[in-house]
Amino acid sequence: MTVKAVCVLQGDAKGTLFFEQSGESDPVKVTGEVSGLKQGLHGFHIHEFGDNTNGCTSAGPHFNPLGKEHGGPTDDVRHVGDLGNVEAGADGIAKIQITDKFINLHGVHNIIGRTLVVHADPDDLGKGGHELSKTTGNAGGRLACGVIGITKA
Ligand SMILES: [Cu+2]
Ligand SMILES: [Zn+2]
Repeated sequence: MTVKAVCVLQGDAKGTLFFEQSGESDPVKVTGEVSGLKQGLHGFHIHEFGDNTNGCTSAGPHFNPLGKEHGGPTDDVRHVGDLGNVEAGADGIAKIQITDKFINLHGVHNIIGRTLVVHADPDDLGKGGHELSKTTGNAGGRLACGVIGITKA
């Protein structure tokens, strides 16, 4: 069964992201655009909670149901929520086209009801040697976020 979801990012950057998955064992396609970014790379993650009561802070840590260390999207060892970076051009716009096998719109790794966060700084994908590399990728502040919700399939 195809499931579709959407996320509207709010904060110092703006954007809308679309999620689509055919069946539970298929990859999830993430598409969309984020604007209002500084040129360059910005950490892009699913955080654990769909709670924005105190802004993006309330979203908690990266979604990590398997208790792994932080990594990059192509690593075997990563948080389920680790989608790496998005890259903004000189116009401050990042166009997103990601296909990911870890996040899911079904089952126990379902990201629906959780928060997508775009960060101020690049995610070092766990390899930066900073004390935060293995937990957050040292991606800096939470620029914008939004809760992922079910939409019409
Ligand atoms: Cu994050
Ligand atoms: Zn992570």
